Amino acid sequence: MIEIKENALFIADSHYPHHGDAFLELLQKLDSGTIQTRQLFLMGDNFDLLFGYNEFIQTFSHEAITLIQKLSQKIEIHYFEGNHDFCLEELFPSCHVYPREMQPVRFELAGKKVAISHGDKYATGFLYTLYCKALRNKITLNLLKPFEKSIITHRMQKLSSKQICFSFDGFEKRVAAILKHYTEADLVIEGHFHQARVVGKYISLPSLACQGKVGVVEEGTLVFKRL
Ligand SMILES: [Mn+2]
Repeated sequence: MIEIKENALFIADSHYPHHGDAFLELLQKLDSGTIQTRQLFLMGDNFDLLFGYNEFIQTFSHEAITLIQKLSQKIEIHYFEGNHDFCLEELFPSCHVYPREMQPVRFELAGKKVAISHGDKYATGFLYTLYCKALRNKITLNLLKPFEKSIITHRMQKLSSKQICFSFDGFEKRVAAILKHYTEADLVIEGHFHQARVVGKYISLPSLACQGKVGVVEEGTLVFKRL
């Protein structure tokens, strides 16, 4: 099992490039050494829309993609694919890339068993799972190729005006449903919900786009911080 290191950084739900430049700026600071870490967790949906087998979609986030590729040569990067960014294994060959079906992934933090995933795995429903499978399929993505520019342009326009920050009514209930799948874990760390809340052993990471914060491991504990 991989140990979560002191000073590890968790960046979730930046929804770049539509919801601010915070993600790109953070990557630049990591590259220049202004911010330092040995271990980076990219928790999914840091890109508002990015998937593999597609050149056109990469043009929207070229600089950030290049920086992640460069950083992954120097530091350990764990990339949890989200519902907005997936099929990324070939794009980020030096990152540990975890597709949805591989999540949650077990880690260890100060002797605790930690389960990490983007956060859209459980308590979502059958149709969502089916949709995710189809959309993450190399064949589907290739079939859509002739229409890709118009589909992607349209999708990007829609996403750029989408409201993504909100407080989740009855979040505790959703957390309870998710935690049924985690009887063995001491700690569950997820993004996806943009809540920046801790509910029992469940940590809902801040969204970099909404709260402007990331998770940092300090003295064996995950804290939310503005960097
Ligand atoms: Mn998500």
